[in-house]
Amino acid sequence: MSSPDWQNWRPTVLATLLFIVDESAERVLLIRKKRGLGAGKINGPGGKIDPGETSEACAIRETQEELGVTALNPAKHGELWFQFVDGLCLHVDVFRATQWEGLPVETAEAVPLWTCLSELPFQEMWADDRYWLAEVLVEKKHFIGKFHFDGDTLLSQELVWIAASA
Ligand code: 8OG
Repeated sequence: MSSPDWQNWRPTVLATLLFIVDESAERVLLIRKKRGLGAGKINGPGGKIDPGETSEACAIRETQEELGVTALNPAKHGELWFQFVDGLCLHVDVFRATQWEGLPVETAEAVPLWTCLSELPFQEMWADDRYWLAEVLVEKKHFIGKFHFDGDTLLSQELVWIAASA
C-alpha cells in the first residue's frame, strides 16, 4: 500500500489530546476510553474541535467532559497527522499540562487511570504512541508525527523532533 502524499495532505477532522503530568509523583492522567474512535484503548483525554473553538480550548473542554478535571495552562507539544485507509484525514494537536484543578472521576466517556510514567501501557494504546508519548511526557520534547493506518494497523510513519522555541 503506497504511503500518503504528505506534501499535499489536508485534514478533514481536527481533534486534540491532553496529557496531565503530575511531575512530583512521576505519573500521568490517562483514560480508558469508553466510546468514539479508539473505544477500549488507553489514551489521553481529548476529542474533536468544535466549530470556532481553539485547539487549546477543545483540549481543556474535552478533559473536563471526560474526567471532571480542569487543566491549567496546557502547552502544545506536537501534531499528529493520521491518514486512514478508509479516507479519514485526522489532525490532532497534543498538549501537556502540569497543573490542574479537580479530582478525576469516571464519566460516560472515560475511566481515569493515573499511570506511572515508567509504565506507560503501550500494548493497550494506539500503535503510534510508543514512538512519541514518553519523549513528550518525560523529556518535554516537541514533534510532528505522520502516521498511515489501516484501522488499528500502523502501516508507515514519519516522525520529526522539533527544537522548542526559547
Ligand atoms: O471524538 P473522539 O474521542 O472520537 O476523537 C478521537 C480521539 O482519539 C482524539 O482525542 C484523537 C485520539 N486519537 C486518534 N488516533 C490516535 C492515536 O493514534 N494515538 C492517540 N494517542 N490518540 C489518537 O484518533
